[in-house]
Parts: sequence; structure tokens; C-alpha cells
Amino acid sequence: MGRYCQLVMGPAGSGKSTYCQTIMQHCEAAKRRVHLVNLDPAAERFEYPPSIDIRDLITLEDVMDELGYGPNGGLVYCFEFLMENMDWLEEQLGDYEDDYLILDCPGQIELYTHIPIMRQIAQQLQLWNFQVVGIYCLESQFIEDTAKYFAGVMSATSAMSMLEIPHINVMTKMDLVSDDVKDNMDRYFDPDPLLLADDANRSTRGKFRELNAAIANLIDEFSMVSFLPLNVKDEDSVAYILSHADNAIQWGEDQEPKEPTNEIEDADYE
Ligand SMILES: Nc1nc2c(ncn2[C@@H]2O[C@H](COP(=O)(O)OP(=O)(O)OP(=O)(O)O)[C@@H](O)[C@H]2O)c(=O)[nH]1
Ligand SMILES: [Mg+2]
Repeated sequence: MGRYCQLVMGPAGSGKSTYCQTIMQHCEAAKRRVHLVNLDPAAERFEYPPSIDIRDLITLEDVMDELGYGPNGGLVYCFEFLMENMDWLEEQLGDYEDDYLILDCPGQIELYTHIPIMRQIAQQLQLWNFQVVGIYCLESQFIEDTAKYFAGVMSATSAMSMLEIPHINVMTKMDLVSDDVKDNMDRYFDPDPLLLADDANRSTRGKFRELNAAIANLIDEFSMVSFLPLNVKDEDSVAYILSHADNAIQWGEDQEPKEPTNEIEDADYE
């Protein structure tokens, strides 16, 4: 056995907490032991209460009230405070030897993309012998507009290169995708540069053609982005993502060999 965790990241409102709750529920039904860790000092309520909660150390509300920070500066302050008090986290995690943790992170993407805080947390978790996989959530509305999709892909890539841990992109809220987009979804999960550039050219002025082509090619050449679709209402879709995450951190290897399931092909996005 060992220590395993998923670091669940993504922009504000992208469905991180819902993803975490869905995994908790799925594992409970499967009688599999996982624990929720809340790393969002501004979180409000959880259906599955977290086993470890940053709000026991510091809350955004207190920081804003007492130090007069705004929400974004306050959040960075909370994480700097956490970094100075990593022994608190170590002690909290001490109870979870041989366990699987789901870490629900805040939605301020600067934590993943341009300040090294999440990177330091991921490194520290590895030093404490956790196998860590990053789960980057992007919501399905991003595939309804190619320019938004490019922005989402860039943020996911930035997080991936910043953290340097096994990384899985999850396209959340698939239940909200409209029928006409659903018919063309594959190009967004496993992007085809020509189709992407065509789409982008339709919604932008001519002078952006070269830029659209360059971004689409970059996405393709580095094979850096592919997405696993998540429909929280479809158990197969949840199981599929969990099996990929487990595989990325080799969870369960010593009990039984695990490969990602292929059940998604039959999964229903409705
Ligand atoms: N229809 C649908 N709504 C969803 C899904 N996932 C999340 N939502 C909704 O999207 C909103 C944001 O979801 P959260 O799970 O709180 O997102 P988050 O990324 O944790 O948000 P922050 O922590 O504030 O950054 C909520 O109103 C959810 O009910 C989904 O799969 N389907
Ligand atoms: Mg949340």
C-alpha cells in the first residue's frame, strides 16, 4: 500500500467541488475508502464533509475582515500562510497512512499558472510519499466557443507544466452540452488542428487566421491536451475518469492490475 492523492484544480466554477463530491459518492457506493481534503479557504458547504479542512487553519473571510485584503489577494495570503504552516498539514495528513485523498482546490488559476504555490504543495505531498495526480477541470461551455477553448487549453497546459505531476484534463458538465456540439465533440477531446483552426476562423476576424492556425498546431504538435468527458449523472463516465486517475498514480497495483476501462465508449452524455 501507499499514499495516493488527486489534486483537483481548474478555473472558478469549473466543477471541481462537484467532481470531488461525485468521486466521494462513487467510491462510497463501491465501498472504497477515500477522504476529502478541502484546500479552499473560501468554501461554503460540502455534502461529504472533508476529513481535513484548510478552514480549520485559516479562512478567507477572516483574512479579508482582519487584514482588509480583497478576495484574490486574501486567497494568496491564505496559501502563503499554509506554506508557512506545512507542519499543520503534515500533522493532519499523518492520520492518513495508506489512504487515498481527494484534494479540492480553489478556483483562482493564478495558484496553478503563475505563482508556484500549488507546485510547492504537490512537491511537498510527494516528499511525504504521496503519489499525486493533477485533475484539471474545464467546463463544457468552453467547447461551445473555440476562442474560449483555446484559453482553457492554455490554462490547463500552464498548470501541467507548472506542476510537473501526472496530469488529467477533465471536461466537466457534459450534461449541459447542446446536441449540435455533442455531434462534434471528439475534435475537442482529442483535438484536430485543422478543424479547430477552421472553427476559430469562423468566429474571429481574418487577421487572426495565422494566430488561430499556430495555436491549433501547438495544441496538436505537443499532444498536450486531451480531455476525458465527465457526466456526473452517468456512473460509467465517473468510473472511467477514476480508472484513469488510479492508473496515473498506480493505485491498486499491488492488489490487482488496473487498466483504464473502455466503458466510456458506451457512456451516455445525456
Ligand atoms: N449541470 C451541471 N452543473 C454542474 C456540474 N458541476 C458543477 N455544476 C454547477 O456549477 C456550479 C459550480 O460548481 P462547483 O462544483 O462549485 O465548481 P468549483 O470549480 O468547485 O467552483 P469554485 O470552487 O467556486 O471555483 C454549481 O452551481 C454547480 O451546481 C455538472 O456536472 N453539471
Ligand atoms: Mg469549489
